[in-house]
Amino acid sequence: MKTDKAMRTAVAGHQRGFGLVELMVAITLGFIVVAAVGYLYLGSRQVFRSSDNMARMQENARYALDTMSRDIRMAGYVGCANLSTVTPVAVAPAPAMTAADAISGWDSGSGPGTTGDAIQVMAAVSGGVQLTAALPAATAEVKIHSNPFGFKPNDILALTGCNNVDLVKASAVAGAGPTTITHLGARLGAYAATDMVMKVEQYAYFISGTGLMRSSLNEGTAELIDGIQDMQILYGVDTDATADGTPDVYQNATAIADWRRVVSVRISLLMASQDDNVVPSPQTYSFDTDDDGAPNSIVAADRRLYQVFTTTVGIRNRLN
Ligand SMILES: [Ca+2]
Ligand SMILES: [Ca+2]
Ligand SMILES: [Ca+2]
Repeated sequence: MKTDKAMRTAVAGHQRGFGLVELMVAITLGFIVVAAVGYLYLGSRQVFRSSDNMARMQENARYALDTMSRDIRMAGYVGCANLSTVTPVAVAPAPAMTAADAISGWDSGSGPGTTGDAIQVMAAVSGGVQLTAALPAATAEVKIHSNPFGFKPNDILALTGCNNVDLVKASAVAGAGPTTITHLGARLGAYAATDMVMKVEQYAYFISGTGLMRSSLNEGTAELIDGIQDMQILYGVDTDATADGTPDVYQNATAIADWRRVVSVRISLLMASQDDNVVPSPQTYSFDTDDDGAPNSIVAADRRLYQVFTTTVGIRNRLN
């Protein structure tokens, strides 16, 4: 049995509380835990920001390349006729669309954009609507069965047979079916009842600021995506003496002697993330910024993500 004194000593020992050293250790441990949690939080937030920026960048690039590819692939398409054998007659004020105009481009500084290369393509972009009857030459009105593609005044339309194409600008479009198209200009060839009317587009792609723009002959200019730093376009040229429909060399726009020999297009987009301070240190990326066709190694001026997206498109009417 313990004495009273011994009991008192034991109780006093239990109630003595924390010493300074214990308190310091507890506070330090607390700080470490808070710092660790904070670090993990900031880290995962940074990972989220960077993957979110990357995802948006990829989405934009894919959309831009898909849209451009679709238009480039169709360059020079006018239904049954092939521009390698048929030269459409452009009835003023409709623009010319020949094999030499169906695709063309500019290198940095010479085209419609503020940065990088630009490209222009022409093609029939709607389906064809048949004439209601054979059309004698030099007819001012064109009658088609219906208007499923929404042809409207000021549209550039192509009358297209297999051996004959006229481009006209519509001045009036009347009736849902049959539909009568009145056009500006006089000259028109003769067409069979099986020949078609199609809508023609001329699209130009270029950069304005950090936006990739698409101008359309009939619909005006719109921004496709934002966040584009540069665009470089190389053209696959069929250089064989007898063209075989396959590209032999990829060249810059300024090096192209004959646009009719261009059979494919390689587009490279340099994209930057929407947000700055996404990567820990400025990125080094590879892009042809001086327009000589060979890549340059560039150190970014900020801490955005930079990525190059490239695709190659064949021009359907010219490939073998
Ligand atoms: Ca170029
Ligand atoms: Ca070839
Ligand atoms: Ca270069």
